[in-house]
Amino acid sequence: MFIDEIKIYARAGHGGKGCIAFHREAYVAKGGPSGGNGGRGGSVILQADHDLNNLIAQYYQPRLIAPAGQFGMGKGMDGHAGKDLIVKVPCGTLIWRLASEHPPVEEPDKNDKPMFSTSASRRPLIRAAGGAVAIEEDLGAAQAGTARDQVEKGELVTDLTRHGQQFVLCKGGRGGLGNRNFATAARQTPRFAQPGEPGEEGDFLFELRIMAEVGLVGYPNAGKSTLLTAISKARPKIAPYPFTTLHPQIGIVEYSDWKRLTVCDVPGLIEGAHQNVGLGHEFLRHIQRCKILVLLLDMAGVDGRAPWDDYKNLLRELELYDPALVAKPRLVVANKMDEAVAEKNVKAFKRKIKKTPVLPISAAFDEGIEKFKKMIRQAVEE
Ligand SMILES: Nc1nc2c(ncn2[C@@H]2O[C@H](COP(=O)(O)OP(=O)(O)OP(=O)(O)O)[C@@H](O)[C@H]2O)c(=O)[nH]1
Ligand SMILES: [Mg+2]
Repeated sequence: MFIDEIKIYARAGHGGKGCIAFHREAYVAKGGPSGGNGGRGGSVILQADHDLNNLIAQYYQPRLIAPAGQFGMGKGMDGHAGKDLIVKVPCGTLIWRLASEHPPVEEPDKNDKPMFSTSASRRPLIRAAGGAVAIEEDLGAAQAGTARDQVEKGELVTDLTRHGQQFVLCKGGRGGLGNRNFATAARQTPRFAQPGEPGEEGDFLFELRIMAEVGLVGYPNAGKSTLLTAISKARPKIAPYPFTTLHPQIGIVEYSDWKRLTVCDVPGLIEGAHQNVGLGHEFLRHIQRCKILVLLLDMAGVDGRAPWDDYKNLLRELELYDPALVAKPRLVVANKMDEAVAEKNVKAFKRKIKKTPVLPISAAFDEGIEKFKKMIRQAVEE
């Protein structure tokens, strides 16, 4: 299964709460507060990885939840931090933040008199009230109800393109301070500590746009997969029926001086793809990052269409998907030149479509392949 778009819910770990404890030891009367701090919650971190080629792992695990920090403990022991959750995604993954179904964490009211000057102290305090622990009501929370409406829909958060690139999707909450932090000369037995901060959370859309330098576009059966096989070690399925290729295939073209180019073969594009005819046109997102496009035409018209009509339809479908695609430099390649009618068709094509150089090749018989490799390299380097 090939997954290139998936909705994800992510939540970082909450901070552990601070502990309320007092030192007890034989012959040490009134040992003082000894509650340790809570640990930091684990963050959800995304990491781009060039060994992955689709979002299948996220399909099976669409909820990314990092562990919470450990609570503070007595005897001045701090809780452990939650372990960060590192999620590998393929290079070329875009992250969009969706309007959240979960209300964002509300900021306490600024007018709420802080007990201490640090920002951490604006958090409500846990009080030891007659043995039971109660959380003090945060007065600001009631007023901040509209914050949810302000979340923008579909905002681009990041684009992970380089191998190893990391991005903190949701930051873990800070741990709360234990009661030993609050001892002063005037108040030697603080019976309160801080709760941990909640971890960040949100709904996201992960979208993969494959990173390749050259994109191969054409009608089904034009010979895109045959061409990819001829120029690289990729072995996509080749068959004489339309829509053999169902999802993008990547091939790496190697040159004698160790230069490498990545080429992406996408499913066949047909007239009306923007109205979801054939396989639709959503797969065109994978050629959006390409530096050049190769329009591959079946010059023999094996399926009974004229190549010049194919050319116009392809350009129209590309434009309807994203006008930036037609603005990219492109190379028009005529395939199946081994067939008898192809020669005649090329002449007609040049007459009908002026000022468009065409490179004649025969992918199945390895004709013109070296020239094609040279031309795509030149175009990419320009
Ligand atoms: N005669 C001739 N046939 C070719 C040539 N290149 C490809 N073919 C044939 O055309 C048919 C389709 O080739 P594919 O490479 O699967 O075409 P495709 O464009 O990848 O097709 P889809 O994946 O369905 O979009 C196969 O039967 C190939 O053998 C060629 O240069 N000459
Ligand atoms: Mg194919």
